[in-house]
Amino acid sequence: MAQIERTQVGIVGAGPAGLLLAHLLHLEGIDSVILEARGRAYVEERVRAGVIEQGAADLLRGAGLGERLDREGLIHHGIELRFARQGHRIDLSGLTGGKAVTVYGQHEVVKDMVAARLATGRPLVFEADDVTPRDIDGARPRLTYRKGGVDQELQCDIIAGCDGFHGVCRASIPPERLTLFERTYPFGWLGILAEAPPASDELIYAYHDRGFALFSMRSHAVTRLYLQVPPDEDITLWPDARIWDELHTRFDDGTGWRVNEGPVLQKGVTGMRSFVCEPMRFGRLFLAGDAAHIVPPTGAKGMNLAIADIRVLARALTALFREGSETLLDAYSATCLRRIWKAQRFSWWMTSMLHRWDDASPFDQRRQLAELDYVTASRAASTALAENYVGLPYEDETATAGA
Ligand code: FAS
Ligand code: PHB
Repeated sequence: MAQIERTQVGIVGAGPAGLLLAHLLHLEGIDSVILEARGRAYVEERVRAGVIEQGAADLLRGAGLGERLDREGLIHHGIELRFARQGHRIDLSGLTGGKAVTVYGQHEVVKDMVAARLATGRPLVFEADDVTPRDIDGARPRLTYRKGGVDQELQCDIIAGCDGFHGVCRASIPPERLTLFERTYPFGWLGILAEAPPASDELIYAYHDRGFALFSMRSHAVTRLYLQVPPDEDITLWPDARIWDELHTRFDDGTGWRVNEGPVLQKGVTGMRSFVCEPMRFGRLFLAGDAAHIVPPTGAKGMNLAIADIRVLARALTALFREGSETLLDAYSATCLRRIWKAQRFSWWMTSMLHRWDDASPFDQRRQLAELDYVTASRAASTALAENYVGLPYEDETATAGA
């Protein structure tokens, strides 16, 4: 295979962050190379996030990535919080001047971005082994890797670390140059994808004495469901029948409504953590997405934060390569962290409010129920939830709004 010798931006990782960055840079005539450890099938079939914020969906549309999103995505104008066997709708659009979320699987977003990348003919290297950032604090950073057993070297002007929480880029920064903030939760989510028509038009977040449950979907034929379980739960303890029984128990609202059962296409347990790495830059290496932060999925922020980081990074790199200006690049980390910490707060708050805490006293449980009662009854409180859920305005939009 010919060695790819140099590019303007070397991107590690072909998840939503890396693929979107390459796409946005290409639209500006900026060259990049994506190095991805896994194969195409693995990357495109990895089932993860499902909810896209208004701003993120608009960004994808504006970048020419919205055709299938608009054809197959489901626009949602509300969500339900269910507790004490009662459902309470949060009118997302009515409370945010018409904003909504789009339910469209992350793996579908990734498929659309991979197709767009391949259509450009620019490099997207799958199964790149031992990708290693080198000289990242010098003027000539590079990425070494192996492809098909052949050693390769890529000279870059900039390296974007879009390689997720377990990637190599954050690990290549001297630990003393980073401050890590972390919180783990004493529970996880058991998630299933079922070939069953969604039994409700909107998502349902359920607080129950036995634990949290979430009803979501991927299409009119596929339901996505989650159950709170112990953090390291053994999935073999959960045959399908037990999963369905537990879901029916936790969603029971006394009306006879039940989720529709169907063949389980995928099941798995995901741990829960809050994590932030500061700063998101070292020399010519910039971290984006899960490489820099993780949120518990209760607030549906993970992929949306990755997209928001890339929106800032793409603009900063365009200013660098178009005008030679490093001002936006120098502000990259601080700009992203302002949004990241607000999303961390919201994700922590939704997680704390909706999950069953084993060490919760009777007082704590009553307080949780009072919080749910207040959030669903108060217009001010439900507006606060709604504006975070649909996505806070992006940094410059806020500035414009305030102008
Ligand atoms: P990603 O992790 O998606 O992509 C990183 C890419 O880098 C991967 O393709 C990986 O193979 C590659 N890579 C890693 N190391 C590499 C190396 N050394 N060399 C080359 N490539 C390397 N978010 C939600 O909003 N809702 C959810 O329900 C939800 N569920 C999730 C379930 C799981 C199991 C996980 C792990 C995450 C979940 N998330 C969820 C969060 C998730 O959607 C992330 O926020 C999103 O994938 C972030 O995108 P990226 O930053 O691109 O990272
Ligand atoms: C999903 O559909 O996967 C999903 C939806 C909302 C969340 C988390 C996950 O908060």
